[in-house]
Amino acid sequence: MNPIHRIGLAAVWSLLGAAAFAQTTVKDAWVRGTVEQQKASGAFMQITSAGGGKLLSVSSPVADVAEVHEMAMEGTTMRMRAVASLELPAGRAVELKPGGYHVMLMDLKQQLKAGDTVPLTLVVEGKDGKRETLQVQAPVRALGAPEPGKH
Ligand SMILES: [Cu+2]
Repeated sequence: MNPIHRIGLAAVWSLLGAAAFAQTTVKDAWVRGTVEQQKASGAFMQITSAGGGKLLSVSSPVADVAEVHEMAMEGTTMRMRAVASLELPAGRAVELKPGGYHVMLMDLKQQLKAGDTVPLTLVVEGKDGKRETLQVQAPVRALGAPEPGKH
């Protein structure tokens, strides 16, 4: 291998290294609006972890408690329950959506109105054990707003 070739490879490796550092991306985040006195709502988004990992926790200044929930059948009833973490397969988008995985915002401190923005902080642990903190700004959609991807 000649020296120039070697430098070229080094550059490629450092580029890959930089990409691997920006592990997790979040898109299409939104929060369901609430009516007055309502104490809970859901946040939804698409999370993709390049190298694979798991979502450990979510927090938001608008809620005292935030949990990752899944929907599961209990007998004949669909119920939701908290999961300790959410698996993020490498390179595959995991969708948090109504009727599926979601972030449950509980003990809301305020009404969430359409047009508001809710800050969310996600903690993701990569396969290498490194933790990453992501800040997401999720717009509030009106309660009766059509869900994305539905016609
Ligand atoms: Cu829930």
